[in-house]
Amino acid sequence: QQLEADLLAALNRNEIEILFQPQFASDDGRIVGAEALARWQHPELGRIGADTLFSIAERADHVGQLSRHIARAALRAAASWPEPLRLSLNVTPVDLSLGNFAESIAELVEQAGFSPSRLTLEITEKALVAELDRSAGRLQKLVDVGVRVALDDFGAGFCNFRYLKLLPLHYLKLDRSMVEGITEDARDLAVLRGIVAMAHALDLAVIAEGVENETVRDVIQREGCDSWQGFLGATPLTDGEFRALFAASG
Ligand code: G
Ligand code: G
Ligand code: MN
Ligand code: NA
Repeated sequence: QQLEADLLAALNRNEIEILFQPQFASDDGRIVGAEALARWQHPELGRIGADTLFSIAERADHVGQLSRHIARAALRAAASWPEPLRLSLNVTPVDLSLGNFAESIAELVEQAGFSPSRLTLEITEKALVAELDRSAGRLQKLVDVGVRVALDDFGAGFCNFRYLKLLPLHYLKLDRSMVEGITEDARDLAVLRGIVAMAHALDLAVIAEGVENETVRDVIQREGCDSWQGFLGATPLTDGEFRALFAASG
């Protein structure tokens, strides 16, 4: 298809736009970092979201190139953010299965002049559970580079808890389907409460995503989630907008 052929040219023409969605600390509401979210601003078709973008890349066998392009651009932006701010990058199963992925991350971080300790890689459970033994080794290599690892979209998939103790993880990122109901359904709240307790007992920090209103944010806070992300705080922003928001938040 034409789109697949267009993709490499799009990388060179800078049509891949990277937005940054802020993440907030639960205790005092300060901005602690941002997740990079990519989209394709196609000259004729307009905005193509990340899911479609990555399926096009997969068909064209260019996932590795696309991911490196996004990582390079996001790290370049984040390298000029104030010190405490962290960057989160999404990682696909294809990225993770590349033999040299950890080395490639180490190299990109070094080239950008960004500290690996300020980088989090978000990996969905789907990418990990298929080959649990291999995944543990692959994640350990990343941890050895100095980055942190988040289990993304937790609650949207299998939710087999055993792998939580088998994998070297730092964060559990709760899918918005686990978050949105907590103010209306006592059973949703019970599930959240149990998962937060389990995560903390395993030394995982909890990030709640999809926080869209203050009532949910208050419950997230009260239940001990460490940080949150969602339209209540900010939509995905350009680098300039993100830095302005951080500066204004004092
Ligand atoms: O922002 P958007 O609605 O397009 O995101 C849709 C999905 O695509 C989300 O699950 C998000 O994690 C994923 N995504 C967004 N940006 C990236 C990226 O740069 N790399 C990868 N691998 N996934 C991304
Ligand atoms: O899978 P991942 O967590 O990376 O997906 C991030 C996606 O979720 C992005 O497309 C982002 O725009 C979207 N998103 C972020 N915050 C909210 C929110 O508060 N509500 C909803 N519905 N979507 C959100
Ligand atoms: Mn994510
Ligand atoms: Na998610």
